[in-house]
Amino acid sequence: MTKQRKLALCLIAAVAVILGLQGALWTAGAAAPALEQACPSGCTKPGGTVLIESAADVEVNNEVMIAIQLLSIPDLYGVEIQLSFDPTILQVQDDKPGTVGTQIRPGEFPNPEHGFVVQNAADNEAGTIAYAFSLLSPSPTAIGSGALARIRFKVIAAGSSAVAIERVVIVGADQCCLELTEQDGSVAAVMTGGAVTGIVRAQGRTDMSGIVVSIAGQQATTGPNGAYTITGVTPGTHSISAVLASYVRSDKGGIVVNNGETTQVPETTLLAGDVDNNCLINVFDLVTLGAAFCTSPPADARADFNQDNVINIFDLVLLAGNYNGTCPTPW
Ligand SMILES: [Ca+2]
Ligand SMILES: [Ca+2]
Repeated sequence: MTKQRKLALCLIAAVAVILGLQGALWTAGAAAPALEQACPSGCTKPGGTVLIESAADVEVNNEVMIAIQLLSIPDLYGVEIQLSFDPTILQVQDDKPGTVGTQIRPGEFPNPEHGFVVQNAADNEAGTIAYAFSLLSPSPTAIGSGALARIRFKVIAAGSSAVAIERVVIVGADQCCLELTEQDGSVAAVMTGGAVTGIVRAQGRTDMSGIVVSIAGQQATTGPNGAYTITGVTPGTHSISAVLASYVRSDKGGIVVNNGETTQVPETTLLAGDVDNNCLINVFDLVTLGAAFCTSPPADARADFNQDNVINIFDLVLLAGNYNGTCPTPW
């Protein structure tokens, strides 16, 4: 057996013993062991910082990458870290789909080619991540700063989740454990909803202002060209509705809204003629228009569909063309 291979096996055994001891303590629900207890050599020395990155304002359904940063590390031969997160808000996305279980992505420090990943397991039900890495002889010990690993989270609900260090041990080439400064991370997830946008026109008019378009409890009013945008819409599949006095309401179902995205809704034109807004264009609407026929300003503004300040043949033609119409009309 070569010296190098002996060393490697020895290291694996040592790491296995460390992991086994600490794992037993951990699963027994005991408090995280003090560094002195966790370090088999009983030797500790000043170390650097372990920092979990944070992210704010991440939209629900989006992904975010968080690094485990090791800073100003004086001597690293092996490292083991356990993190916790809120699985109702975050889910680790698998970095190795071809491998059983869920893995995170090895970083650059230490160079992963100079050693081996002893443990790499994320649990999306328990909300835990366990990662351990050791250098292998003849690699020199790692000194410096960099990302140990990166975690790609998908945000599944609004709220804030800590990405907390439950335990971290860094062992130097001399078997001494580093006295580390630890800084937890967090992910703040927001749900701003989606937006819908489009154009609704009113038959016979040049100014399309004032059409009320609503979806999922949110609404907006069209501008002069009929354009509208509704924001803050709860993600999901909804029905959209456009309403204007003296016009027949129009509805459209199946509008899919995604968080953080804008859905383009097809254009539509509302039909004129429902003077009394009872969802039916019939003789009562016609009579109202007739009674105000040829008045300017209109004796009944409701019947001046095209808003040209006179009730005349143009309004009558609109009503007659839509006679017997009911709402909602197809979008
Ligand atoms: Ca009517
Ligand atoms: Ca008119």
